[in-house]
Amino acid sequence: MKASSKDENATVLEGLDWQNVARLVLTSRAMDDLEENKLVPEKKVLYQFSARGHELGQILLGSLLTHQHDAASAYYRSRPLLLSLGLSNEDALAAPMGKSGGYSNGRDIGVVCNLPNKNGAKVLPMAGDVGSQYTPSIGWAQAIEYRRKVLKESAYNNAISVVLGGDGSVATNGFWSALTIATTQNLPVLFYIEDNSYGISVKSDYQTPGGNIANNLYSFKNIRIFNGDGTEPEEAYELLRQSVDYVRDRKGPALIRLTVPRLNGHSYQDNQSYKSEELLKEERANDPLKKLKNFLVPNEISDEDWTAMEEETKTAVKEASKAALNRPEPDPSETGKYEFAEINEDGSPDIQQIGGLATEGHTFPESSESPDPEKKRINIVEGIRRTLQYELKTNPKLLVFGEDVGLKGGVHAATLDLQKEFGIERVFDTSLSEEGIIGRAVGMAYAGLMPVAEIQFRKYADPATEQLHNCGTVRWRTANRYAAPIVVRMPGGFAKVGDPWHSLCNEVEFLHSVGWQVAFPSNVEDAVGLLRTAMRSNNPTMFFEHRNLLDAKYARRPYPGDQFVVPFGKGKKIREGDEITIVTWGAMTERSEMAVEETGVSADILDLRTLMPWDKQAIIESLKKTNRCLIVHEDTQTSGFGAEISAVLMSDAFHLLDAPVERVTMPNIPVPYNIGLMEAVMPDVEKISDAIERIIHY
Ligand SMILES: Cc1ncc(C[n+]2csc(CCOP(=O)(O)OP(=O)(O)O)c2C)c(N)n1
Repeated sequence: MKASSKDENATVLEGLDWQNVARLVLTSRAMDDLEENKLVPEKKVLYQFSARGHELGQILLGSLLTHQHDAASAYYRSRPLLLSLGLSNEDALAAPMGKSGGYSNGRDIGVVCNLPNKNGAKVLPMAGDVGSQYTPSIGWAQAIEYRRKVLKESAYNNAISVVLGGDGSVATNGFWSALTIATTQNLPVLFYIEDNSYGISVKSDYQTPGGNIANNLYSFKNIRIFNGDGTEPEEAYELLRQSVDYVRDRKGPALIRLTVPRLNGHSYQDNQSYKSEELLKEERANDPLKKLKNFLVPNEISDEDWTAMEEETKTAVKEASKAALNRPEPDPSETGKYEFAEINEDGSPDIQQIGGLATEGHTFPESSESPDPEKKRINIVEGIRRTLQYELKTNPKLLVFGEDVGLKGGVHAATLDLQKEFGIERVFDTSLSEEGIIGRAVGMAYAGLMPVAEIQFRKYADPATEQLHNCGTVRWRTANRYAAPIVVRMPGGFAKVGDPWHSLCNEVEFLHSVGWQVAFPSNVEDAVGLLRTAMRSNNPTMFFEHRNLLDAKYARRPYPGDQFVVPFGKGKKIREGDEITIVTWGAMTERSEMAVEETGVSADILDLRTLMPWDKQAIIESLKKTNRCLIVHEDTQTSGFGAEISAVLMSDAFHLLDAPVERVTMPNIPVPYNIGLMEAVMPDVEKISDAIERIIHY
């Protein structure tokens, strides 16, 4: 829109405090100015991503996020949005300086933001990975609908989820996964694409055919597309208002693409050598700040008032910057805090501000560490199903989902008939996108639910790696402002036949990834108790269901009762002896027991049951008696978890050892398909027995 008369502007000027919009755009611009011209050259800020050119659209969008349960999932160029949602100037400037307080207490780069904002629209924790912002936003949208429709919480009526991304981000898996879920499930989500024509230096026609995501999606079913110029105040506001209303009124998901110039390099270091002088000039002419001024001055704001506002915002930003520089450095002695949920000095839980059941004071039915066994022995599949069933029954905020989990009851039948009993809103199928399953779970956890996601086989968690890592680190990254306690159930390990896809264990990957509890039960009693603990935990849990144990005779035990829980970090001695300590878990417990019988040695066999945390103390106690240790695991050897246990024993229990710690594991290869090949490489009774003999006779 060109500068127009007051009358022509009447509609768009109504209902929006344009003076405030101008103040925020000027504030964001003054911040970028100060950082680019002073704070970065002086090395007070080490990472700078300019929002110059992107401010107007984001601030207009922020002005429309008026609902308490709205949430925006955003990315590194989104500071103007946060300013419009109430971020203080000082916090905005202190974070890039790595100072204490703010989004992360100096832990994360200052452009990776979040805003818990209890009583207003929230900004979900960002991540450095482009595209990872999309699926958590979908989880938030689905959780809004669940809380409103199923839990009948009217406070969620009309709330929406918004996700911001650049034109490069629309090439990511996360974008397409989110789009699929939003359009097939008709979720209240608005995709806000800021198209500045470039990723870093790669143009948008490499990111999307024809270079225009809006044009491509016009033919996409079930999503309304808005497309326009993000530098024109009237046009941008009108389109944003329409798109937000469209989603708020539950007409379906929407995508808005606004073109914007990126007036600086991608980051401070980027000199834009790939842009021509002509293009740079054209972009400068398209500066939304200039257009905003033309739009408002002199009819809405006098020239003098505009100049005064420019000066005021500059001064305010300078003062905030001084205050930010004077903030104390974060305390290095606290850096280790918040890998997991912490306990305060007075013994109370140190609960995050947003995410999980704990923030809303959820209470669970009574639990007991003593089993109350029924008569009949059941298999692991039935034990899992009954545990899910009881928790679904007693916790309306718990949802169970994954590929084929609904009508079919899961490919392993662990969720059989649960959809029939609890309905499609609580037990449901998902699209074939593991990133979608986990990212959505994370968003749901942010919105106060307990998602229990199934990954069909361990290997197929690979596409979800990014979301899994980010879920694990979010408590630490945000210094306990956000957490995403979820449960991920996944079958893995060998079965009657093996192969490289369905038999992978590789549990060590999750032990190395920060913030995850890892449970790996060897029998149904422990499976029930550990799964219940996981579903009531304030930390995310990876829950392994070993394929060969799902229906194995060895793993069958009586159902231990609806109250039964197994605390994490407590191993179980499944055999008592004094010549050797065997440390193992999962399907290797049975083989270890058989080897002990075959060799006739007197052994302590310790089933760790959880690997994070793991029961170091129980191993050391046992070593005081046996002075010899064998570790047996199915995962491959190099950097397997046995290496970690062994290293810890070297430093903490060296004085107790009369023989080297040995490991029996898979070699460093995938599980073969041919049964003979599989048996040849799998740890078996013979290999374990040989190792026992070697250690005993050392
Ligand atoms: C998964 C991933 N791959 C690569 C990068 C490196 N990277 C950071 S920003 C960026 C370009 C993103 O462009 P776009 O989504 O258009 O956003 P813009 O920076 O233009 O606002 C790239 C390649 C990253 N952070 N994450």
